[in-house]
Amino acid sequence: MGGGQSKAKPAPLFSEPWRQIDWGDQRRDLQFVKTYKPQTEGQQLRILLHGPAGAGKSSFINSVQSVLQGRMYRQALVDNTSHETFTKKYQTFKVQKESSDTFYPFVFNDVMGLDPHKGVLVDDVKLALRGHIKDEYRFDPKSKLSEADPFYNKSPTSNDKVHVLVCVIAADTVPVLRDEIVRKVLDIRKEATRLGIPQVAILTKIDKACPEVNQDLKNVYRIKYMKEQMEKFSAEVGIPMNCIFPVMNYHEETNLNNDTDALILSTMRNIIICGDDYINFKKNQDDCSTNYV
Ligand SMILES: Nc1nc2c(ncn2[C@@H]2O[C@H](COP(=O)(O)OP(=O)(O)OP(=O)(O)O)[C@@H](O)[C@H]2O)c(=O)[nH]1
Ligand SMILES: [Mg+2]
Repeated sequence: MGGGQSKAKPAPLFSEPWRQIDWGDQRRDLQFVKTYKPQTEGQQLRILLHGPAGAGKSSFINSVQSVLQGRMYRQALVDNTSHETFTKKYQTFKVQKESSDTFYPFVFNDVMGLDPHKGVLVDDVKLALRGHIKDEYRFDPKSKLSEADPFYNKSPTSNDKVHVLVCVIAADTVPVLRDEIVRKVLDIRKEATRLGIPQVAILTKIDKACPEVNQDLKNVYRIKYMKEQMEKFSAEVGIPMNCIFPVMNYHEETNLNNDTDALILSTMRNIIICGDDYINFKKNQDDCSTNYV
């Protein structure tokens, strides 16, 4: 079974949750995400999701859209076969505001799965980080996007560049994460670090990894096994624990649920804070360098 836990024995619990979530009252996080505005007019916060095929990248985008729109949303196509990566094109997902024709100032991109041989090339993810890939580019697992290609963006603006890199991994695969995937994640992280881009991780499918979470999502920060999986993943790819967020994506439900929303919103709040800090840092850096010429 997922995570190799014994079905018979209940999972050991911490007496108190080790992280606080506003279960049942996520108005604070909802308000934050709904009212977020970058300091500079017209600036977009670009969030790039990467990770193995079937980890739940597209489902996370849909889940965030669902929570913000107050109804189930299925814009990013999701696949149930898990044989090979389903997302093949580079695409920007905007989130429309509920009551108008305007969009939230953050956008998502997800890339083809990271799988060896048939997944996205690390070099292409690096190009995406620097804003060089245009929308609708169809990834080729055999060759990197060339500068001569019409989908190569030669002069990316600040809005085209990525401001937060999110590694998406299914929690039930942490115990069996393949070395090739870990190496790819590390390689992409190295480039993001070189560019100063903040990085977080989302552990999806926590309902599959642990039956106690499936029974009650509020157990997520009380179950020792879940914390161990986060620590294991953190040690493997070097993302600190305070940048790792467990979520359950909407995957079989047809109605929204407060607890599912609470985890998704608190994760989004943290992603936005990381990206916004980076945008402001870059802007200050650019302002300083213009003042000195
Ligand atoms: N139980 C459960 N299933 C999930 C969760 N998130 C996603 N899924 C399911 O996992 C499968 C793959 O999800 P996708 O969102 O297509 O994964 P992806 O990372 O976009 O995959 P590729 O585009 O193929 O790289 C789908 O059947 C989803 O419904 C989750 O949190 N819990
Ligand atoms: Mg996908």
